[in-house]
Amino acid sequence: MNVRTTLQRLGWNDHFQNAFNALDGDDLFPARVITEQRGEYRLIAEDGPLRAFPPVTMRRKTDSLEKPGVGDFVAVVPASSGLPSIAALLPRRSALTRQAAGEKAESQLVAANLDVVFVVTSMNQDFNLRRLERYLVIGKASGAQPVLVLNKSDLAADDRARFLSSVGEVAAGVDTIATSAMTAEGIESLRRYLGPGRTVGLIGSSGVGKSTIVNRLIGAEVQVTAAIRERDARGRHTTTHRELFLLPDDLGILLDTPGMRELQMWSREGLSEAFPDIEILFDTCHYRDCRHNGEPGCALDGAIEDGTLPAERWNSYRKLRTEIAEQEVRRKRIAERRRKFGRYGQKRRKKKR
Ligand SMILES: Nc1nc2c(ncn2[C@@H]2O[C@H](COP(=O)(O)OP(=O)(O)OP(=O)(O)O)[C@@H](O)[C@H]2O)c(=O)[nH]1
Ligand SMILES: [Mg+2]
Ligand SMILES: [Zn+2]
Repeated sequence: MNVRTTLQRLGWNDHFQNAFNALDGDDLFPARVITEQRGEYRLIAEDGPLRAFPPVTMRRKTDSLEKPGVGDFVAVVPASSGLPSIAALLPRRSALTRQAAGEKAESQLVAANLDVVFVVTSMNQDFNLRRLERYLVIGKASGAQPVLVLNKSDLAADDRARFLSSVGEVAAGVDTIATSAMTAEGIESLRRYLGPGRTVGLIGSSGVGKSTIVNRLIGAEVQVTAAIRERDARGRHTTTHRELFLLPDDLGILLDTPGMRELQMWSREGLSEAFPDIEILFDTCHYRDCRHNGEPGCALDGAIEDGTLPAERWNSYRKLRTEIAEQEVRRKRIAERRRKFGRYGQKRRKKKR
């Protein structure tokens, strides 16, 4: 009686079962999205893997968050001929999102229904605290538990202590684990976050070793990895799409992602969580309407002067906050335009189709 079904091994639980039960349609069956490329989905259902298309109405959705993405649970309707299609997207328990690349003010789903996000960075010269802060903000905003993974510890040598203490500044309260996918240091500690039905995603810049860690955890070369000098001249990433991997021995699910090139902020959520030290200073600032911009007696200035708050940290907080504010203005403008001209915006675009 205790045999776990395929769906349960994939993370299916009462939350999804209840949402599924509320849907109309007799022949619907549930499945999880393993990968999605150009509108074609690969899913796993109780009976095994299958391909499916989203229905046209879903494909036209302008907000990418309304479309199913990797990690989503969906309801599938069988087709009398051809591929089955996705009839409904079940409500997410968590969503890792980022600002889409380019001018469009759209959020983009990186992955849905993650329990844990490994924010991976490497302990060598590529190490960048400001970039790490961004990944942590995105990880925290997702609703999953972020865990900081400092990979390539074998290359850190004497700098190890320095890396660990500088990370402490930006990742207070976040589990931090030093790993080496080469020597296997720390890999057992990572395994503690895995478990039956749990989904763990890896994010971080290209080349930090995400896919190598995935291979280590799975114990097989499921993902291609490459040294940075072997990457092509245009800087293309070794991993080119997001994909879920079901681990052997019912250890759960891993999601590997390509390094994100553009990592823009999308929402305010996560920002205050990632910078609690700064938010506290706001509260303690003497002036109620302080702009924390060089006013004499400002708590922020005081903290920077006496060294409790690194000036770069304050700068990156301000940069992220500005970026988010700009996105909000842009989004408002687009929403306004949609109200005026309808969902698909300008008439011209419709004619072109
Ligand atoms: N020395 C050392 N090298 C590592 C370690 N982990 C990964 N590497 C190497 O780093 C290079 C990049 O690793 P990948 O796993 O391809 O990096 P990735 O993060 O998946 O990169 P993208 O797929 O482009 O996002 C490979 O040559 C790996 O062998 C480590 O712990 N120590
Ligand atoms: Mg990779
Ligand atoms: Zn102030």
